[in-house]
Amino acid sequence: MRIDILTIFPEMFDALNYSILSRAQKSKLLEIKTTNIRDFSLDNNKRCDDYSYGGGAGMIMTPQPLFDAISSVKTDRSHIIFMSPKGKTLTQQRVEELAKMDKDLVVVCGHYEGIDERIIELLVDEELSIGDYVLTGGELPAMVLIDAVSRYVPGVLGNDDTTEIETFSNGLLEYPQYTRPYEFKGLTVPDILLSGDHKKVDAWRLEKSLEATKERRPDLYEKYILEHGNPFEKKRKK
Ligand code: 4FV
Repeated sequence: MRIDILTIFPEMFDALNYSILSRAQKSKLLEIKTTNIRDFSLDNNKRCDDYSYGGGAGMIMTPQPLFDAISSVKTDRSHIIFMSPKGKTLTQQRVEELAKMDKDLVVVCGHYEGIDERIIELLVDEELSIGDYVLTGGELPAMVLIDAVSRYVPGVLGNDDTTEIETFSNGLLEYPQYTRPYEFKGLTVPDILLSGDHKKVDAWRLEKSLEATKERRPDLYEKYILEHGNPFEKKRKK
């Protein structure tokens, strides 16, 4: 998968050159390229921001550098995403859809108070938010998006199964996980996990996922119960 990132801070994306994403890029499963919006500014001082029409605090990213920078990477295969608090909140479902799209992603990172609306009208296909809080720039949201989507590019994780049993993949929060040693600070691993009985282990894991989801995310729990029921809870008396 090809991912182009439009930003005025390309060096921030060195963070993607570690671990799984680094290996994926080296093995050409992922091609991630940053483009510095500032390089496209026709302003004498390479400015990319200006005051907001109508007044108000903060600066707005000007349309010319953004338009030319995005146009320099845009192809007929591009799906152009702008990271913004005004966007639809990113979900695991949307992450998987984006990973499966036969498109190249172009991720636009705003800065200052935001970008000129005409760029959204002219070029942006989708606005996405990573949550209801305001950050100083779109770079960290872009990294979150790229990290989450990259995990679903075939071969990137190396063991595709690991995307099957994880939080949100079955609509529930993940069960508790343990590794060696058996005892740590006086706490031991639940013996069911050492039983070798895969059916019992799977049942224990589902029960723990349901417990955690019911307690922490009743919204997800109700949705799951509607579709699957809860085999560990006695049928509610009518
Ligand atoms: C954001 C979010 C976010 C708003 C102004 C960048 C900042 C600044 N992006 N999810 N939450 N963006 O706060 O995606 O330009």
